[in-house]
Amino acid sequence: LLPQQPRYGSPTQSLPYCPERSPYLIGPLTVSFSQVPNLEQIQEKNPAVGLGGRYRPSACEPRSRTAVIIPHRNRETHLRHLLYYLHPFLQRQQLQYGIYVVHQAGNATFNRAKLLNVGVKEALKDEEWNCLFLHDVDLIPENDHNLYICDPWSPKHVSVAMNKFGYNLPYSQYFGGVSALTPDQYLKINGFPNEYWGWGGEDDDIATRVRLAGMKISRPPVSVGHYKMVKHKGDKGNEENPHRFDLLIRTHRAWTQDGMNSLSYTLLSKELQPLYTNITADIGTNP
Ligand code: UDH
Ligand code: NGS
Repeated sequence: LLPQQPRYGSPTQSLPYCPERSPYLIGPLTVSFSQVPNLEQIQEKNPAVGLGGRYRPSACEPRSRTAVIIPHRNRETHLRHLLYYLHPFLQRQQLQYGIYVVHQAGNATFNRAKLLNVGVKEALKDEEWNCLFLHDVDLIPENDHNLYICDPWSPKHVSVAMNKFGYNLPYSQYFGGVSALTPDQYLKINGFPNEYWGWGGEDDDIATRVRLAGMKISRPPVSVGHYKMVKHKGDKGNEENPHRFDLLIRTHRAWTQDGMNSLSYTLLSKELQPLYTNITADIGTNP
């Protein structure tokens, strides 16, 4: 994904593109959750990360401008584990990036997909991101050859080998965990559904949208798409959604009406914190 060639005479004109393969990549990584790092420690280890969790390489023109968008409520420990590993991981890949944490205000039933729509909408107000990574907070990438760049031809399902599924896909249409779409691809599927409150099904809806919009899902090789999940129990406020199968039957009719074109929410705050941009939104409640 080459960014547009900078105009002649623009300040970035003299920077060469970063190499296609970053010299800083390590390959398989050791991920451990035995200690929970605090935010100050993570900041100290990442001095080049700017306010809002933004970074761009200083010596070369990055090949992707990636926004990582994380739906969140009440998972502070998981967030610290993720930030600890993700910041150095993305810098080794020589990307321009920003990390957005989208917090659902209140105690109403959780809605992962709607929060991701909010994150995309807000992130695209800030910067011309050309790749959106939609990222669960509890999944830590275990191989930095898994590049956080988009596939210009296809929405990409990225978390293809999670430890909890024995480092395999649980089923062939699985689209949960971590996925990556260009803004164009995201709009082409009308974003994610807003109507899935509680656990389950929204990721299957998204996979169906990709197909209905005439695209295919691409995936990285299983050998690099390894993720370790921070172990946890089901969350209070995110119980299994009893309506998910009814909703899934209707996706082929609903997807053009339910999504980015029907998104409504109230932005309560958007703060540039040292390691991430913190968005808090009132997204309403389960009808
Ligand atoms: N999330 C939160 N807080 C919550 C719920 C979810 O931050 O209270 C976010 C978080 O980014 C998480 C993602 O939404 O990684 C997906 O949450 P999930 O509960 O759908 O998925 P996860 O794999 O847990 O984390 C599965 C719990 C098992 C439920 C079993 C139902 N049969
Ligand atoms: C499917 C769910 C998905 C979920 C996947 C993995 O059954 O939303 O299991 O779940 N689909 C429906 O319920 C329709 S997991 O093992 O991570 O709890 O992502």
